[in-house]
Amino acid sequence: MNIATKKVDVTKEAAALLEKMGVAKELYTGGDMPSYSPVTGEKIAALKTVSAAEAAAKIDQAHEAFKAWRLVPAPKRGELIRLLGEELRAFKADLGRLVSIEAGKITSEGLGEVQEMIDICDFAVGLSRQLYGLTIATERPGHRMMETWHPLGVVGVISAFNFPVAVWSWNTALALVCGNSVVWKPSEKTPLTALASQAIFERALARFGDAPEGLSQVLIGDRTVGEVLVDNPKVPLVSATGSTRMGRDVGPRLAKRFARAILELGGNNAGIVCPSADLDMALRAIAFGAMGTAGQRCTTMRRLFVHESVYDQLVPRLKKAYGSVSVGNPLETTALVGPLVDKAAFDGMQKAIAEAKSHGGTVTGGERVELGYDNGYYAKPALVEMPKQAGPVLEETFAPILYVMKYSDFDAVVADHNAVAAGLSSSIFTRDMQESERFLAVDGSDCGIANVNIGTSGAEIGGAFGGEKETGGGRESGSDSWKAYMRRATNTVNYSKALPLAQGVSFDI
Ligand code: UN1
Repeated sequence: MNIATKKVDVTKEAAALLEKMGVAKELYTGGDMPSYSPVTGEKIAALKTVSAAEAAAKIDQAHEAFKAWRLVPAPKRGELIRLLGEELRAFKADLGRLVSIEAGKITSEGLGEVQEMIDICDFAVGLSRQLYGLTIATERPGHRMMETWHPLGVVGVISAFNFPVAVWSWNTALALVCGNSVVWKPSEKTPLTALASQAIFERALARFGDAPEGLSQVLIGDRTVGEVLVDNPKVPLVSATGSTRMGRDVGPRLAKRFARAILELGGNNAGIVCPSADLDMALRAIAFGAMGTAGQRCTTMRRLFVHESVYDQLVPRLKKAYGSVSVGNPLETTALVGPLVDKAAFDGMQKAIAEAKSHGGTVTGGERVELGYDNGYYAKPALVEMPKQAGPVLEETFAPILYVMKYSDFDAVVADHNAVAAGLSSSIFTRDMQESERFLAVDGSDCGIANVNIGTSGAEIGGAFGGEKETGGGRESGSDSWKAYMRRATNTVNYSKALPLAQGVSFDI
């Protein structure tokens, strides 16, 4: 069912929200960078951009801020993030709504994104008292060997439209408690949510009191501004989320100057439904994984392998769910599927569907849903039954397309599962312990995230988030991801009166 909608004034609503969150009007009116709402396709703001020289000046300022911030004890740095978490709680509804306006997410997903920000703040506050190193046994008497973790400097953050604020917070909450400063280049598709996040951060800063000027900054601008961040020698780490194509540019540029990279790039995530699977559970997990966020998560389920013994039970039910899922304006309705981000996304979806057909695919859904907006692109999620994994199935198309394939042999399906370039997320649906363990074992899923009886998307912040191969290898968010934001020093201290050399070397002068 498609939910019809009344006309919403996205521009007015965005302006009201920005004002409430404390964003100065001159930042988003009269500038040269437009922001559009995918909900209606309207232009909702015109942002002031920074020049390359201004971006470099902001990086210099952030570098100075780092020099002061690194001297603040980590638990005190955690206090700033605790306040950020409080401010985010206070503005959860407003920021979540702005995410819906600017990224097109449905209400619960807009709010869920802000909840991820709150969760990572809580995590980082605890972490601020746990930045510990090891003490290691030394081979020399009267010596002690230990590790100390120090901050790195200015951390560059490049984020994508689909998680316009959460990804910034994963990086920023960790980077700041670790003693770094942050310079953020948000997606050109979602600059308003970046301004709002910055304003919320500044509220926390004001309450905190004596943090250095320019501790966390936003660069509104296009690719050239992102390049300034990537190439600037005062930025020792860049955490970049986006396409594999972007990563292929950013990665080598950083490597050339020996800067660190956390790359979180494309995914081509799959689920496997085994003979013993709970099909009701699998159905719900697949529906959310594949259709949620209109297929625009890097963790979206894009491929599904179903065992031949349950294919005819599961796939017709899935098709029914695809046929009946509500597609609509996320600001005015309770539709489960909102818009694609723009026309290019819709065109990409149509192209992939056409290619899938030419490879023998049978398509359910995929057509445009007309809601009366010339530039708002809504589409029915597409389920494409494929005779085998070929053509567009091997690539990530950032749209709600699920390619469904039948399998018969477990080893062969694991091989097919891994036979794509990306390696972000994966899942298996089974009640057979041997199958689930094999999927998680060394020769099972080759992804950074491997789940059992859960879909591919919707990871919690407590785990490390990221993936292998063309996904880029970076890890963000929980577990020990913080180590990427710090440098490790190995310290050996001699408290004896002698100078024994390691490895038994003698050097008597
Ligand atoms: C992304 O799409 O870039 O696991 C991040 C998830 C979310 C994060 C997705 N927690 O789906």
